[in-house]
Amino acid sequence: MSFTRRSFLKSTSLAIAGIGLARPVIANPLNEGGDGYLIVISTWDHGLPANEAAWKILEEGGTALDAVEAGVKVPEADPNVSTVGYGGFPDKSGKVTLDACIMDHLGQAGSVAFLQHIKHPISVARLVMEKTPHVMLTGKGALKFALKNGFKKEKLLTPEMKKEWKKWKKRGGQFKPTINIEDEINTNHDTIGMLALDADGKIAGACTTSGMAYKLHGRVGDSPIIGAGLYVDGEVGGAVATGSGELVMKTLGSFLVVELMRSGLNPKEACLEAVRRIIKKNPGYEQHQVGYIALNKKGGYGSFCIQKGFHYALKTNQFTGLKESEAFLKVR
Ligand code: SD4
Repeated sequence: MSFTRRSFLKSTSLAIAGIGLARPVIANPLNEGGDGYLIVISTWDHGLPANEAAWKILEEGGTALDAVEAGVKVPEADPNVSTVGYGGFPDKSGKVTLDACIMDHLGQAGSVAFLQHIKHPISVARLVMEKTPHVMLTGKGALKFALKNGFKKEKLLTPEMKKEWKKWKKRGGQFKPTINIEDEINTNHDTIGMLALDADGKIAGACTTSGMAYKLHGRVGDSPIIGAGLYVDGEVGGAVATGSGELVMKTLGSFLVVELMRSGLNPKEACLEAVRRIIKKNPGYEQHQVGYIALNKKGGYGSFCIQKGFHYALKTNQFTGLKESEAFLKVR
């Protein structure tokens, strides 16, 4: 379907008026590529090595789905990444419990939540998608499914994290849901969410995390919830979230970003509107960070977050590196 600029703007403003939002004005080049344009985008600096693993697959003609799985497995396996997989912070009771989900261009989705003892929850999520009639498995059921399908039971709490947890308990064991705020680094920080576009123009996404540090045992965040931590629609694009999962869940943030792109917003505008939705609905939002990244099916990308300090990793043929996300609260 071809749009003139005028009909595009008209349909966009109508769509926005329909959902009661003011049109944001952002001068932002769309960075959209042509046919066969490859791109991978992911949250935080651990996205850099993750993007490299994903890129290798894309470059060899592999699928976006294989790329995002391989990409996020890098931080999942890294003991120095304290918020994803193996090296993740434990919950209040000292247990590492993991959340992950994956989604492809056809809208197929798989997810695991509150999974223990498995280093690569993203691969279990993919198996849920491909081998079961379900979307989501949790807790002991997810573990049983993983073990039955050849995954190894592993000890996830690293000695460093055990030490941190003990120190935290000694300090009084207070849980703080204020996460991803840059002055508080090394506590409670950084899910990886990744989106990629392959040579066939197919888009896929993955999201994996150990969730909030010292959360209540049994707590599940946004990251494994389809539409909250991740959403992909092959006709439009995809989005992922990082930050305070409760705020993302209550606004179904990633789904909202994709729907806003469907209405005609570019990825950055859509992320900003999803941030605005959180701000409107959550009076205590200043105490939180949420960051969104989004990718449309033409390779246009963008991001927005609540407060300064969120960055994302980008890889295309022209660019490899980190980009700073624009923040709603400019100064902190
Ligand atoms: C959660 N959204 O479990 C995750 C945490 C996170 O960057 O993204 N940290 O709420």
